[in-house]
Amino acid sequence: MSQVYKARSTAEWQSLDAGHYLHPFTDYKDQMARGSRIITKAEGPYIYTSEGQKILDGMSGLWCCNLGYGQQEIADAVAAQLEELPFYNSFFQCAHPPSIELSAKLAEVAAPHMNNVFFTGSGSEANDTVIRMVHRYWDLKGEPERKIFISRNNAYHGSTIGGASLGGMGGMHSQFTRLPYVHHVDQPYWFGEGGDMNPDEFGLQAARSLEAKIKELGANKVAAFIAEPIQGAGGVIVPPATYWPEVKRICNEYGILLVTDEVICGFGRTGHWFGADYFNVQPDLMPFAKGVTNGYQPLGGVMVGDRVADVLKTQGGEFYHGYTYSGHPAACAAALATINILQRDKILEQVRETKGDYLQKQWATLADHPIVGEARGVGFVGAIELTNDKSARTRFDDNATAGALCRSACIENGLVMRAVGDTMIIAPPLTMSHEEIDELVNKARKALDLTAERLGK
Ligand code: PXG
Repeated sequence: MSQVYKARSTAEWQSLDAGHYLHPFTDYKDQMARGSRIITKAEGPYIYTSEGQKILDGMSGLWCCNLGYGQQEIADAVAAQLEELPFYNSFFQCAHPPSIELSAKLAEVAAPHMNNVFFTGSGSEANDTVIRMVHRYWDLKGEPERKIFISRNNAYHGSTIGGASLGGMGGMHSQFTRLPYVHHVDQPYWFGEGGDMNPDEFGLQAARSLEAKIKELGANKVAAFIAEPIQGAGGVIVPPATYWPEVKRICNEYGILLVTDEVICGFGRTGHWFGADYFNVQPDLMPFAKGVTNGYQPLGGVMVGDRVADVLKTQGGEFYHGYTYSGHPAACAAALATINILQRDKILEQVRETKGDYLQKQWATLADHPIVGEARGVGFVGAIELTNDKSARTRFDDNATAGALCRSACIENGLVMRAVGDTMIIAPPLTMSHEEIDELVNKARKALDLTAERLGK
């Protein structure tokens, strides 16, 4: 393979990294002091460091390599497309085969009312597109006063100004000035916020915080509600069964658009094409990214339901919105190859019918660990809650020490598992074998033992 850089020692790379590279979501002072872990190659569900450590990747890269690494067909599709047509834009009445084919393919796999797509380069851009498109829709409908977006506390919708405003993370909000027309309501996080209520009662209560907010702000001013089917970066928050049906009722009753952010839930994570399909909700818009290309190329987009698309298409007038890389040919080729594999190898069926159950059954065994308060999940996504008191659901401290210790213990044992505070989360490749699932769960248990020991439990 011809490489555009030369091999160096880990120390050399760390030094260049500290000197020049500002990473995303990073404390730069800390990065310079500690040095980055340099990942040099990957195969199947494993990544390898520059020091030769082999690590089982329980996070599919960053929730995106749903088919794992080493997918030669996707790499070949990208290379072939780069040779045939490396770039052309989709502005000014132009299009090219890969973007056309992909839009038709996405319409085929999405719910019957989802027939159009707008391409972006990322999930953040997809959510900015959602804001622009929703405002455009209501303007065309003759209701320009509908500008408000309602989102949820602790949501993650990206890092652009639009995405981060839609998101509900306090730390992010404290570092920039938010869009004034985004409001936040409760998240359906029973373990953390459910108190003495049972999960179903709590799910209804969380959904009804949306209704209360709509009434408070005025139903005729609310444009849309946006939510992830299962909150990912917020800690794999699987809502109680009562939550989504009630949200569906509320959106219908007040006529507001429903946006399900599918950046993490899409492309097989739940055993369905989209998280909305898993929960049987019919959103108006679905931003997506990540798994659509198996992480092999940056691509995002918004699936647009007929309610919105029909208005955009029949009313006319230019939509002044788009990106240079909207529908990049190589990214679209990667997505087409990814979806071909998902379909041909029946990956969703396997997650739904066999592998998802196996993973969840093994994952659930961790609930008996002395420092685990809950083990939950759906399909190929899961979380465990670290606690010092299983019934009171309390934390060891306010600084997420347990989560940080557990994450380090995982790496020591050759496993990537992410910590969100004291919630440990996984989203492994859907292609994992039963043996690799066993390896993941065994390594997680070992890390929990080490964490408990280090916490003096
Ligand atoms: N929506 C959701 C639901 C996401 O999870 C985005 C939008 C933004 O996508 P882009 O492609 O712009 O990153 C995301 C991204 C984490 C983590 O630590 C999660 C994401 C990104 C980075 C880190 O869990 N999700």
